[in-house]
Amino acid sequence: MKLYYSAGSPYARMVRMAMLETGITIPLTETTLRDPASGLLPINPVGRVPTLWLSDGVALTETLLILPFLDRLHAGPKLMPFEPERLAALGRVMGLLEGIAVWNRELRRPEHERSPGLLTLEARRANRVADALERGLAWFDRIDAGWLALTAAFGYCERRHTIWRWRDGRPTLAAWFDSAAERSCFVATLPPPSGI
Ligand SMILES: N[C@@H](CCC(=O)N[C@@H](CS)C(=O)NCC(=O)O)C(=O)O
Repeated sequence: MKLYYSAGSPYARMVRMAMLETGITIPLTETTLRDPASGLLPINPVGRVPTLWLSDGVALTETLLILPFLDRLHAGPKLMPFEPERLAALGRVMGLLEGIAVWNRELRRPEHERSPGLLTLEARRANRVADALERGLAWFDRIDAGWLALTAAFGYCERRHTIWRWRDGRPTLAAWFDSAAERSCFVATLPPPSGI
């Protein structure tokens, strides 16, 4: 087994934090992305991280497929929730993360190629979800997929998407994040700053 990851990826970070929390050890392989020469492409044509290589011909892609697979490998509390409210909370944060990734990708384009409409759409989406989180963090009270998604999403914003002032007007969310950020799995997986 092997986990392909990139240091800046919040999705791969969710899996890396999950491994640290559950005590599962899987060798890590750092890979390049959006690169025709990437060592990931021969095993996963999607070319995204995280990718969990299980054996020749079996490479799991998509974070929310890898986490339940990890749950088969440890005896502790499950990472994937089953209660509808927790699943809904997880889904909102995955939607937030996806929106931030689209917003961030747009900002990596030359300024004259950026779509103002798309930037506005994604900023509004992110603010809506963050406002909902400010009003209710009850479903993020234990280390599960929701917790991993929430810490990875705002951990990304802290270092790789600082253009979004997500803390402004959201003291409850900011305090929750600052406390979660002290956890050792979070500290051990900090992404490099990107300058955005
Ligand atoms: N839906 C996927 C998203 C994974 C994803 O977008 N990963 C990014 C890094 S954060 C990636 O590998 N990008 C490379 C590309 O888009 O080609 C998941 O949940 O795992």
